[in-house]
Amino acid sequence: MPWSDVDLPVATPEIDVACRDLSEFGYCVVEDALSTAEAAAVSGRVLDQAVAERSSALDYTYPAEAEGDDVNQWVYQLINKGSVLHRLPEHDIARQLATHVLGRDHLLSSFDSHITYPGNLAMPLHADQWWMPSPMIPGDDYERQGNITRAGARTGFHEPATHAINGPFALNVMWMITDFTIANGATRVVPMSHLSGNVPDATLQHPEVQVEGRAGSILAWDARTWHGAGLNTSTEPRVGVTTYFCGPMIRQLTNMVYGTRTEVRDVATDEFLALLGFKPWSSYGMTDDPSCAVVKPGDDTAAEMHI
Ligand SMILES: O=C(O)CCC(=O)C(=O)O
Repeated sequence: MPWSDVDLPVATPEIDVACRDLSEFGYCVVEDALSTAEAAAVSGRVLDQAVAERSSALDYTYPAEAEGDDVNQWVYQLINKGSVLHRLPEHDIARQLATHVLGRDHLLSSFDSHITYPGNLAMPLHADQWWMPSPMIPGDDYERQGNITRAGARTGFHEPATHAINGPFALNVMWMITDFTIANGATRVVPMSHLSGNVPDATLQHPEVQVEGRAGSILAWDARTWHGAGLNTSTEPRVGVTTYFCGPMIRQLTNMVYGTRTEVRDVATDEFLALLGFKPWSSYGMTDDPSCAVVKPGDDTAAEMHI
């Protein structure tokens, strides 16, 4: 294992240390970002929702995560599933980490829970930012954005590249809502893989580490960092909540503007709506007024008119 001589990130309450770890290793752990009571409130809400969705056949598994895994569950679009959950994407530490990686203006790309249950299958290592076109040398042909596929992403080793690579366009702030342990399938990461310019080659063994932490802690990874959920060999579910952030010009994973329920939108602050993408960024995302604080639905904008 190449990491035995390296001081890998450990859980820290210091945001500056966490930001340095993110830049250097591609991930960090912030301990106890939520109190025990806050983590318990989130866990109660998410598990209640998960059971209700499963018993109503409204539950989702994600087939690409491990073919044939119908054990794990994703509870999507938590924005709509209880105001007790809103503290996670709004949390100061999550926003500071997002600002460190993405800058002042960023969007919530998705807000979901990944519950891994005992008996799950291994999730392949992957990078969230697989969709970025590779940098090019002037005169070379370039990758046409509309032709990019996940399967066609450039694969290779995890070591830092010696050629130009892309910066981060997204950041995943994963909340450990239960303890994350080796036994219950704590997330695996490959340190420094964010600098490789590659996604993992599934035919190779990569030097991954599993990141354990107490309930209420954060594991954040740069969207270029290779990672995947672990195997749950315990007897209890492992609950993680992902607050995934992206740059303001990137398409969000969840269509937040269309997918936010009216009763949630009606009571949200302008700042929260801006995080969801309701505020145009340099005109992008507008519906009629490029400088408004919150866009209007199409039905409230001018329709075909005649004099
Ligand atoms: O649940 C985990 O540990 C990992 C989740 C993951 O891979 C993702 O959200 O991209």
